[in-house]
Amino acid sequence: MNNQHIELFHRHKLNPILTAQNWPYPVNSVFNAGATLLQDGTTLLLCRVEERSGLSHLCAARSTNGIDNWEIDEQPTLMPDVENFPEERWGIEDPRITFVPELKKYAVVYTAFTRDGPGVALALTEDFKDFERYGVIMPPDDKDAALLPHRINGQWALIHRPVSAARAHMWISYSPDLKNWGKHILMMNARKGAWWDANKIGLSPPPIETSEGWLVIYHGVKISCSGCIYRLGLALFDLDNPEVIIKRNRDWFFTPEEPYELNGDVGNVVFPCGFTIGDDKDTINIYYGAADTSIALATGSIKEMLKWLDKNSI
Ligand code: BMA
Repeated sequence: MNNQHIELFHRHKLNPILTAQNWPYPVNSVFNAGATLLQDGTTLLLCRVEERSGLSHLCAARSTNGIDNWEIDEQPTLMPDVENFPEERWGIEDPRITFVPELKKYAVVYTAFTRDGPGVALALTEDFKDFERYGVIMPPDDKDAALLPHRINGQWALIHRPVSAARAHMWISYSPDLKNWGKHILMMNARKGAWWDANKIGLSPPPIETSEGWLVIYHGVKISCSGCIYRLGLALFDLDNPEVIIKRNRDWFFTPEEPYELNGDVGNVVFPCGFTIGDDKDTINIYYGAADTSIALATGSIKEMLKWLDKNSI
């Protein structure tokens, strides 16, 4: 028993918890879901649904325990609106949900697949039925974005992941009104060389606000002759200045292992876009896309994640 690592995320035994077979209408795959707890305690997943065309839309699934008995909208919840937002022409993907108390609304930040590549789009909603679209707020190539739940020094803050010269790092940008974005700052870079998070990283779910700082689960992409491996790591950022990094892990802590993560439309991918936090304010339920094919659940503890990061930071 020499090769023992601490397991921070525990996979649910019912995994994968949602697949295309559960869908009330024909689809190819369901994955990369945003997540939130509604006022009445219901877990809502806003799932990326890929059609046989290859294009994606978003569909809500609701469950009282966040594990099973999902009630899935009979029709797509949010379709690309090509007439009014032609940037959504090739579909909408990978939503991240943030409840914004100041607005009493949920901010859904998603990828709009434009004819010039993926960009970041924003929509607000109160009920996951009607959506107020803000259009593309970060042009291509940019994705893996989420809004922070409140203003920082009077400004809204968005974490996102532009691509430049084949390398992809995490950036943060600020806005007075959610429409005009500026003060773009490099937040965390992909490493170089042999690292598990070399060349390409991105925010996974929205950051978790803790007393120690913004705890960020990010993905790193290891590229080799046999393809890519999407793994997860942790970093901590200053509460008042979220572009300032406090700690970053050395090792990844979650990697594709189970058959539903290793095999699928895109094997070797674990890709969380959302979480819910339990009544104890510590238990975290992570919802992740598995192999771009299904949705799985893992459970962890925020305290344990912070403790692990402390020991593994460089
Ligand atoms: C990323 C995103 C995700 C996808 C992952 C693996 O770049 O596009 O939607 O899950 O690749 O294919």
